[in-house]
Amino acid sequence: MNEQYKRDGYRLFRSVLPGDEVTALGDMAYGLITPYRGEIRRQDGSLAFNEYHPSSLLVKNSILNAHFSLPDDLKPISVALSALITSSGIYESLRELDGAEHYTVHQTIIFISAQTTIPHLDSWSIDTAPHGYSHTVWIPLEDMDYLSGLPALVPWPVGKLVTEADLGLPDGDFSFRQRHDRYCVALSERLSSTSADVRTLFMRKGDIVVWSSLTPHFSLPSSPFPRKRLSVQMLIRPTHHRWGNFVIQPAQATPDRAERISERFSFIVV
Ligand SMILES: O=C(O)CCC(=O)C(=O)O
Ligand SMILES: [Fe+2]
Repeated sequence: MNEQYKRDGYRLFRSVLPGDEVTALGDMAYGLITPYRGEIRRQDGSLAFNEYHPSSLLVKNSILNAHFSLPDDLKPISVALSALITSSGIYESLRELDGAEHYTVHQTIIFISAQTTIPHLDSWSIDTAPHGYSHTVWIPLEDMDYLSGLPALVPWPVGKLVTEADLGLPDGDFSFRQRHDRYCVALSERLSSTSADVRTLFMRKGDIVVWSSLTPHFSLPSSPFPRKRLSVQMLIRPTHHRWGNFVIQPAQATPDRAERISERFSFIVV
């Protein structure tokens, strides 16, 4: 594994995607989704109509898995997104980090507007077994500045696992969601009380940032709020790893419906 990535748990790649393709996807996503009147699959898994931030036309409920699933009228977004996430810029970047030959995309989200996530680990959504080898690829679809509401990362060695018990959280009859939410709060307190470093990046179209599944991160506030902040997040794993999530760490390969897209990429189709 790349030494810098192993040490920091994230890595910025500059100008690895064609700027014009990134711009085209951003313009198309914004232009087609904003006025769309039908239901679309959202980040929480539901099919829902656009919700707008109050007194604005900024879509609040982010778009899930647009790389393979969108209503017919929005299909051009799928085509462009699918091409971008399976491009050689993405492949070569990931390969530089872990040397894998094939990657499986588990999820994408298109964010139209700035997010408000608190410190968390994407491992709770998907992770390899053992933990730590799944990646998040974050792709700005427009140039970011210091008021954009950038993602911020806590440098974190790849594979460093802080369990619920490590954070002093008791066992009990909690749902997955409850366990997740209390973990984020406790993690946030731990990061504050240890004066953790926080890193962020002025990213431009064509740049990407990759962080590992256990790397703590959150969204900095944007100004104004709400604010347009076109971006894509992809959760992806080297295919040769078993997978589960932060809590579920299977000893056997998880049966999944992975569709081979190319020599280099498969998509989990749900
Ligand atoms: O785009 C952002 O600000 C961060 C979003 C994020 O980390 C997430 O949805 O898991
Ligand atoms: Fe995240």
